Amino acid sequence: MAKAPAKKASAPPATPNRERPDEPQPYKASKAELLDFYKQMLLIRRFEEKAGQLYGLGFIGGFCHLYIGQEAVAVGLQSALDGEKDSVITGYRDHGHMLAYGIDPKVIMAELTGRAAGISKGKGGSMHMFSTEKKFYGGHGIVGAQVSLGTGLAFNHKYSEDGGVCLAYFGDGASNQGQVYESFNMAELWKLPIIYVIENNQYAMGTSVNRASSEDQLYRRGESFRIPGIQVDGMDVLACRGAAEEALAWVRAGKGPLILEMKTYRYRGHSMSDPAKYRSRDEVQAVRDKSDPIEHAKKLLEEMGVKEDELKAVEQEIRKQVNEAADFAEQTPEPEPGELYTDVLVESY
Ligand SMILES: Cc1ncc(C[n+]2csc(CCOP(=O)(O)OP(=O)(O)O)c2C)c(N)n1
Ligand SMILES: [Mg+2]
Repeated sequence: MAKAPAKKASAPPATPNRERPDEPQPYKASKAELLDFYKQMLLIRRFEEKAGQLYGLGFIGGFCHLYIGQEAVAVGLQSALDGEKDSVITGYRDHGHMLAYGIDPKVIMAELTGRAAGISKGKGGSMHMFSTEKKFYGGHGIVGAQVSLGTGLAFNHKYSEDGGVCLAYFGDGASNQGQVYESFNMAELWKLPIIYVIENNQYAMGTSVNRASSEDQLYRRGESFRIPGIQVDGMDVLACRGAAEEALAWVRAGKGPLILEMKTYRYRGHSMSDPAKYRSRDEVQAVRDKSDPIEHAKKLLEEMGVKEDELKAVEQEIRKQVNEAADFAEQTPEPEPGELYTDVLVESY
């Protein structure tokens, strides 16, 4: 006799009675706004390409993680923030976020080359850049650490009633870290003003998200904490900005944290020393051909009537800015040896 089919466990809504944010709509940018997004993304791309070259020439030492391919995420999200109040924290793939925050490319490049004029006085390098006056809190090398630190920043926003929201960026790999879930629990319990932004670039070093994650739809990772999540096309700057608006409205209304899973892709290796044997060139090329965020914005600008000449002028202006940053970073002096003893804890406890 045929067995009765096993009763299908129908999936109940994971967070019953929980209000959900509306489906975000792509941001309706004016021509000037879109041109600005385009410039910022192109600045990140050209800056990172130059950083890659300087690394190859030996001007940059240590680790160097490039943001090429992911530009729309930082530009789209950070364009929606209130620069006076909101804070940002991220991991080691941080140059793009700093540029999107309007920090001078010269001081970022000088940090990469370890110069005294660098934003962390040449002592932090690629992974440890900060600008507390801009409320940019790094730049962290420990995978997932920025999630708990960001939760602390959000606690401070709430405690001091300054009206700010923290944007805490982390990767698909970091989303499997234990401290992420301790943070989620507290953030929802205390309704902290934080947006957890998972930059799902499909890989954690050489491990693809599907190989490492039992739930690879990362926007669902907050469900057992009743934190809603939204999955966003992270290759479309207008989708990113639209999602940021929705998320900020939710958090600013006091409804607690929210997760944005940004589906994106990194074109380069994990860091400059990654031979990238875990994926084919064709895979990378296919994403570049189909979904490049800068090409996408360029196409929209052309549809809005921006002429080829204007876009070429933008390209030239950005190349000049990046070359100036590189020249500065090569020529400006290294820190004095005495700097070894500043900004470090020397007392014994
Ligand atoms: C606690 C900890 N574990 C492991 C590492 C080594 N590590 C550095 S980056 C990385 C992968 C993280 O991938 P993901 O979170 O997806 O970020 P992505 O590099 O893709 O931006 C690992 C395992 C580390 N730095 N810290
Ligand atoms: Mg990743």
